[in-house]
Amino acid sequence: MNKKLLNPLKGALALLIISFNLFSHSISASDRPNVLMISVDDLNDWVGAFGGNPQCQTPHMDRFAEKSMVFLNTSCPGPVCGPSRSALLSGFMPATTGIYSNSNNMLDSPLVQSNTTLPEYFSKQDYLTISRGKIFHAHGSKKGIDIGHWAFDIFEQARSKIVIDAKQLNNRQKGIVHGKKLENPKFTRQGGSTFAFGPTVGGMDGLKDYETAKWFQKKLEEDYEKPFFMAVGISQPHLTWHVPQRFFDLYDLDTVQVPEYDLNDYKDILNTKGKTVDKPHDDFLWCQEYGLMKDAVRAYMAATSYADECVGMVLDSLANSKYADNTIVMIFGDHGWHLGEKLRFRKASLWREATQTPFIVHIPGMKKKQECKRNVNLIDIYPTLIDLCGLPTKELDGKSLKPLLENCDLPWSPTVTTQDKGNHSIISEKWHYIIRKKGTVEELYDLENDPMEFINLMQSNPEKVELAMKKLKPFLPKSNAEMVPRSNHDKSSKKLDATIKAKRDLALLK
Ligand SMILES: [Ca+2]
Repeated sequence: MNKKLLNPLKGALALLIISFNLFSHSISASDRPNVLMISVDDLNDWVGAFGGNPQCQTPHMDRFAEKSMVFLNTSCPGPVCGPSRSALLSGFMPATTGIYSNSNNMLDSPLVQSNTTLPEYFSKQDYLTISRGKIFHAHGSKKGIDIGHWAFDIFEQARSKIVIDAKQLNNRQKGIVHGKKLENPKFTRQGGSTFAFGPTVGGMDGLKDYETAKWFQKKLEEDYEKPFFMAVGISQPHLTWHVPQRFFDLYDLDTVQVPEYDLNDYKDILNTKGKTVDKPHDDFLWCQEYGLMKDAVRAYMAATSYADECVGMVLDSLANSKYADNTIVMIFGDHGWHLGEKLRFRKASLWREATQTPFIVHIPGMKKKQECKRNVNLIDIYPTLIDLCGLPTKELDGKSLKPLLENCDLPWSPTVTTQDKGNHSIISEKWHYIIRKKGTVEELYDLENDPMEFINLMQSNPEKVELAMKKLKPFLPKSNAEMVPRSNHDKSSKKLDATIKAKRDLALLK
């Protein structure tokens, strides 16, 4: 995490304010702007505009940022795909719904059952909603899979056909390093998605995100009788990182820099009995054992550059379409990603690397880049889009970011990320407080002086703790919903569950 680029951009631009005023009164149905939201799975702050890794190349998103507001401090509602996306799309936080885990289907929450999700709301407000790729988190059932297909007027399932270059494959669970199956491999235990990476054979044809980008290129050439709400789901850089060789070739392995980590990082993260509670992650230990840290970092950057190119295809198509000047665009990750920081890979932590994610917003009329340092949250997307499109307000957990889009220096509150019941991160521009393990572990980091979160102040600096907690504690969730029952997580079925849509329509009519 490079903090050098996080300097405030002072002053709001008068021209922009004039153009925003277009949206400050109620908007007649025929003038409503289109919406294009692009979700990029497991994207961390290595996107150029966020400065997390100066080596990572994302020219398309960076170019887009030049005429957008870049939210430098955006938290996810939950630090894994399912809870984060469920919150963003339902408008309710994990602590409100009890959707804490990837095996919780949001449709099992009574609150979600009786409220429209973001795309359903836009559909009811006479938008044409169109989607392909991963927007909702997938869940399996006997009737087929639920991938949120029921939430859109037009939906196409995205599938992938890839051929992996076996000679260059690395796969922890299978014990394969540089294409060779090891005799007594270490760290082959399962644990989340397969930790594997290496180039594919061939070009872009058949790759999921590339095909999704091409699909949206065609959709942006079509004529529509009403405004559209398009949701583009890009699946990289989610594991596994298999993208064409040319994206790996963007990065010279010898000069790849690995993020800073401290092998004693956990020594000051103790529970109430004074014991260490964290262990280095298997992926991290495997990379250390076989000298693969640089390879893994390069693979994540390759996958990110590939995702960026696919995002760029959609953005270029929009720019060349008749919708260019009347479309709100939002690009966001669903949570962050560790690559060695705090001795781990992946998401699923409450540390900053996992809770913070890129978020870029373009409103028609924006011509220059603005950087907003306020602590916003993906939960704010739903109310913000309602506000910007002039639609009837709805009671939701987030708050509209329209005031910040008009003046990025406005005072704003800290925000929350929740991982499992009762475990929270509360972050301000200065402080980061974490409470987990039934309240037995607390951490406080001074982000201004310690952005990598090496020094837990909780035991060592009572003065700073008192100061920070006065500001942060009021934002702890007031109630912590019980987790909804776990659903079938088997996503092997290719068939979509056709019964959900009818059930959903019925429930929402009530
Ligand atoms: Ca994700």
